[in-house]
Amino acid sequence: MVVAAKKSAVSKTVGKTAAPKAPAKSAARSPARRSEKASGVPEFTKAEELDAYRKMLEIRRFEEKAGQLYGMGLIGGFCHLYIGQEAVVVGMQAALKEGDEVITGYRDHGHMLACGMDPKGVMAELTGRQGGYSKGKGGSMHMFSIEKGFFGGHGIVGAQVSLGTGLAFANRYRENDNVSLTYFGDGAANQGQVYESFNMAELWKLPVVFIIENNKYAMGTAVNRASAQTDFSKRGTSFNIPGEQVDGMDVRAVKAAGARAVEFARSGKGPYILEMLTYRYRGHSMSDPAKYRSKEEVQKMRTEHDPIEQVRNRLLEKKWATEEELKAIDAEIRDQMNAAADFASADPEPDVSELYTDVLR
Ligand SMILES: Cc1ncc(C[n+]2csc(CCOP(=O)(O)OP(=O)(O)O)c2C)c(N)n1
Ligand SMILES: [Mg+2]
Repeated sequence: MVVAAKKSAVSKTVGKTAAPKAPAKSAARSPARRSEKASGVPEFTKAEELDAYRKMLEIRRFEEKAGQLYGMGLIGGFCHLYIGQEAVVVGMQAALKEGDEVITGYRDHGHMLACGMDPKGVMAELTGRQGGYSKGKGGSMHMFSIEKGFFGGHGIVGAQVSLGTGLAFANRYRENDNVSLTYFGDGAANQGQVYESFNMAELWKLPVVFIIENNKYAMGTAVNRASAQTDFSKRGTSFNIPGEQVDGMDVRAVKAAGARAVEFARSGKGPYILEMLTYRYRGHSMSDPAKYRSKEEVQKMRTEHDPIEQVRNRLLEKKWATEEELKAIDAEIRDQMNAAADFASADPEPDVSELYTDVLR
């Protein structure tokens, strides 16, 4: 009964083509696109650098451990690692408040850890154990935590874009000030439903930030072989959605751009696009030997742009931390990820009685 009442209220809203409490025209910003990179990256304080260092390293060590468990045959199915892209989620998460929501595709372990989900629960899901976030029944691409504001984990390329726009619609409908961060890749950016979502998001001024993680490849296809327009920050132009390109390897640039975009969406001005220029070091998934690019290309990114090394170098240069202190942080994180792996290896598989729970039938 309640559901039916809500449903009809939603369709009434949609019928009027304006969401409740849509801001007046005067509140709208100039649609001019910020195509230039934000000039001058704001410096981080010592506390911010140390926090970013720890959070990015947590993701990297988690992913390295997941790669090992996969190699040992403890993780089955698909497993897409996020190594190289850590600055994106860590910088963006710093712009959020309690109640905001995150949704992404299948390369999702970093997003979950950034949202504050427990590495043990994520790792145990990868190994298909009962202590996993989906009781071991979802695996790498299907994990959720309403408590931490994480809405998955989606294997259908681009599907999360419509869902993330829906989360934003729900926030507008409920008249709260929460923002939906909707992440997707450069490959996903060519899917049709992305543009249907852009249209509705701008029409109803929905509080959503679209984050396009341009890591230069969609499976084995380089971005310029698949995309007519490779500047993804321009993809909202015909919908009047502003966008900007961000150095996604520099956590300071991500945090600053994230704060601007989230504030824009939260204040009722509508959606915003951030194209994160980033790079994945590993293959598309664990089964990809990545023969479509040279070792030199990967090595150049690692040595010249690594997001964690950048923070580490600044911490050392400014004498905000010693080599020993940074090693101690690393050792602590390695212990934490070893404990997660031990848990994920020892925890039992779900009971047979779970076969028919939490599934549509
Ligand atoms: C609708 C749909 N089409 C194709 C696929 C197969 N597929 C899985 S990942 C992928 C590439 C997506 O690349 P991108 O969006 O750049 O994300 P990345 O893997 O680089 O993070 C494709 C084509 C799929 N899962 N769903
Ligand atoms: Mg990609």
